[in-house]
Amino acid sequence: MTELQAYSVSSRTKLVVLGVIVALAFFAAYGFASTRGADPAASVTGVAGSSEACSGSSGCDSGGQPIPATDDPSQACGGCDSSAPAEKPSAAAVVADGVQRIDVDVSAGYYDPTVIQLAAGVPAVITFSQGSGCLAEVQFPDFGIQKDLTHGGAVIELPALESGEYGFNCGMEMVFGTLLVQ
Ligand SMILES: [Cu+2]
Repeated sequence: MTELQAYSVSSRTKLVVLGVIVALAFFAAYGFASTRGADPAASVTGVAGSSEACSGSSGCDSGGQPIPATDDPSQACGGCDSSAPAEKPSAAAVVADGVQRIDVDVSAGYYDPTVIQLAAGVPAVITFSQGSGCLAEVQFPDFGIQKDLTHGGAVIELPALESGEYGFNCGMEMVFGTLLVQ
């Protein structure tokens, strides 16, 4: 074997080895790609996960999977206050026979009116509608009042109040309303 022949042989061997490596790399990549394409889990994450699953009411995690609603406290109480209008509904109680009265509707998931205008120095009767879920209970912390609304609502009787603001809220302290006494 001459020096030239030895060179040619080793050069050809290198080419063959290189060719095999390129072919293996190609098939490996191709095989990997087709495995991913055929994998139902992969397609869910890639396609459905980003469109359908991601429309979950609680949003999605970084993997595109919907976050379970029960992990979100606001979802646990039926989406408290999420439907409340940006502008807080406000209404004044009507005075008759020395008592001021007003009705509060909780059926939409918030207090309507949210701001209750009361006259100072006049006893008040506030009638809450039937509530459930988040709004199952209404509390007036300033007066130590706590009422269940799940059996047809509740009537709250307040003494004559001094001017000021007094808050009320659901049992979870997630939905709030205000008594504005003037
Ligand atoms: Cu609540």
